Amino acid sequence: MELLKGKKALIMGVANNKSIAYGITKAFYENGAEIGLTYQNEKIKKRLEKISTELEVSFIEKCDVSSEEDIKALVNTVKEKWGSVDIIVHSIAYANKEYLRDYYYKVDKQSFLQSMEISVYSFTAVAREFLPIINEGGNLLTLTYYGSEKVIYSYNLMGVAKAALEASVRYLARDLGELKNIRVNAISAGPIKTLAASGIDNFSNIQKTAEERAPLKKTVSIEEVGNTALFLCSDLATGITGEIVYVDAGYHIIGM
Ligand code: 0WD
Repeated sequence: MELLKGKKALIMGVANNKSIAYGITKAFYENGAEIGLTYQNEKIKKRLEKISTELEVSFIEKCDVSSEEDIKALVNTVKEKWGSVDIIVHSIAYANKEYLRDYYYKVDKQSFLQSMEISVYSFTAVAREFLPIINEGGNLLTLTYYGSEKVIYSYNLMGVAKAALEASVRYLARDLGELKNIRVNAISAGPIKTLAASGIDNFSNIQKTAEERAPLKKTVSIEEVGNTALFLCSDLATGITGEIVYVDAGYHIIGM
């Protein structure tokens, strides 16, 4: 099936082939989408070269989302290469590792603001800057985690950022839905061992607990997240916006 045939998808946040965004890119590619990738820095660019060949990526472009200039330059590149875009996936987050352990309250102002800038504000900035070239009926998608609504030990600062990110999904869904029939959603993924996850203290315990307690008795894969992203960004989901969709083997429904 080619659910995204003829669609142009810009995917931000593939760091390597373990990244959630890689699972999403693969599902999109296999369903006929044309792909553009962005990278934060030269180190990541190197890793993207092999992936680009494998998935016949149209272009790879630098975009450190903490730079407004990078975001604006990216809009121009996309405009030049494609003219317009149908789907943007934001699979980016950052928090100073020092605060992904111990107590949350110890966080300093600079680390708090930096995490908010990269993990939350950037999604809104991308929506705003790309709005003129996102096609009617287009889609924005971001990634979140259950630590936004319940306390997960060690997730701390990232949990506070994800709560704000989820609220932005709802506000952006209202704005962009009214303005251009653009849908805005988030996937709340269960714990997956990626580069970003390795920064969280005690991550393997979080995964083990998820596996034990989830109704499906497993952790999820990047392929499973990719398939849900595919559904959400396809015409199968034209009735869904402003939603947080859980791909967590059911973990979040369990009380005790
Ligand atoms: O268990 C997990 N892995 C979960 C991740 C569960 C639920 C949600 N998520 C979220 C993350 O919070 C993030 O929003 O999924 C998203 C993708 O994360 P990932 O796939 O787990 O991690 P990774 O493969 O490391 O990709 C995130 C990338 C960064 O990688 P590193 O590890 O080098 O920080 O985000 C990118 C970077 O490539 N990134 C940036 N990109 C542009 N500008 C920036 C930046 N300033 N900062 C980080």
